[in-house]
Amino acid sequence: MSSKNSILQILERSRGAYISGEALAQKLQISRSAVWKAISELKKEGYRVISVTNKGYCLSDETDVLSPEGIGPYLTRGTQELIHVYKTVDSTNHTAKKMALEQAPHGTVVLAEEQTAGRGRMGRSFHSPAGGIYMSFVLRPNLTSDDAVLITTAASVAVARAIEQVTGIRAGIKWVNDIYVNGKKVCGILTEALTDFESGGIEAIILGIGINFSTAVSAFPKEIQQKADSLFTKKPAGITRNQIAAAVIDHVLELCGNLQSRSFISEYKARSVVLGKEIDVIQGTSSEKAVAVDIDQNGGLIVKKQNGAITSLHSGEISIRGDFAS
Ligand code: BT5
Repeated sequence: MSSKNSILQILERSRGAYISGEALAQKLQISRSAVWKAISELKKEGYRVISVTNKGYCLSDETDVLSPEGIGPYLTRGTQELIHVYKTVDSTNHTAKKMALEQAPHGTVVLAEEQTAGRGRMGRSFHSPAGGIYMSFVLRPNLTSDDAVLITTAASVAVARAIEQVTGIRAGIKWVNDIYVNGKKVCGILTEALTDFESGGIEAIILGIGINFSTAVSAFPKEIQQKADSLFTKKPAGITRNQIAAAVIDHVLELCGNLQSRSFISEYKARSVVLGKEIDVIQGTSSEKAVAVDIDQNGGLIVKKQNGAITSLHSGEISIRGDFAS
């Protein structure tokens, strides 16, 4: 690890407390001027490092820059060495896919401060300005393709749990892959499979998660301003994106490590914002009225159609009737 990253790691682990330049120099076996140089670099990268004569350096609580060193102290399951943070990428799913093809191990996580070509499902785009949390996992669970469909379901529960654990904000799930807060979408999830051409089996899953953290609603494209929101638009967050990212990593690795148990299905149902609601089931250009009745053991949405027929949806799109936001 570079001196700069080692210093960042020490400052992150003792956020709010002062550490003298001398103590840092001794700990890392480097000169005082090397410490000073590393601190200057960190400041240039956006870290608010406060320097006070006779006290030393302190990372301000207001600092909110994504980094492995900032995420590491909050992890209980993930591994800091497998976390890669970029300032700007086209799509973290794209970067993670490239890493997976180069044999990146299970649990590798790619994060970016912003994406220039963030992707949603079915060729749609995901607006990803600086200041959000855009992350993609390389997962190599031992899966049959039947179980693979559960990843999106498990990930939705993991993200909702993580948001709630760190922020105290109640997070709901709109089938199949959107996280909702107060009737608005604050997060989308995109799961892609990398198949092994020889065996036809699944080589890796790329799980992408985009969370709107503090983007002002007015900064979203006009066409999504009615339905998108961020976790913190009205008040200061009081927590960092690194904390949320760490909680997401922990919960994703926990739930995706034991998909077959389907232990998360009951929580998925409890968090569902669609069950019991009248919905439109959208297939291609046509749409059909139905009522959302239940979630099945594979994460499928059980709906009752107007003619009384009951069927399970495993992919596609729904919108909640009368809900302007969905
Ligand atoms: C999704 O697709 O919501 C999946 C989004 C996954 C994004 C993550 S970010 C990290 C990783 N890297 C990527 O490139 N992607 C993943 P879908 O259900 O198809 O919803 C897309 C629709 O959501 C768009 O057509 C818009 O209507 C709306 N939308 C776009 N940007 C949004 C945003 N920032 N917040 C809320 N809604 C948005």
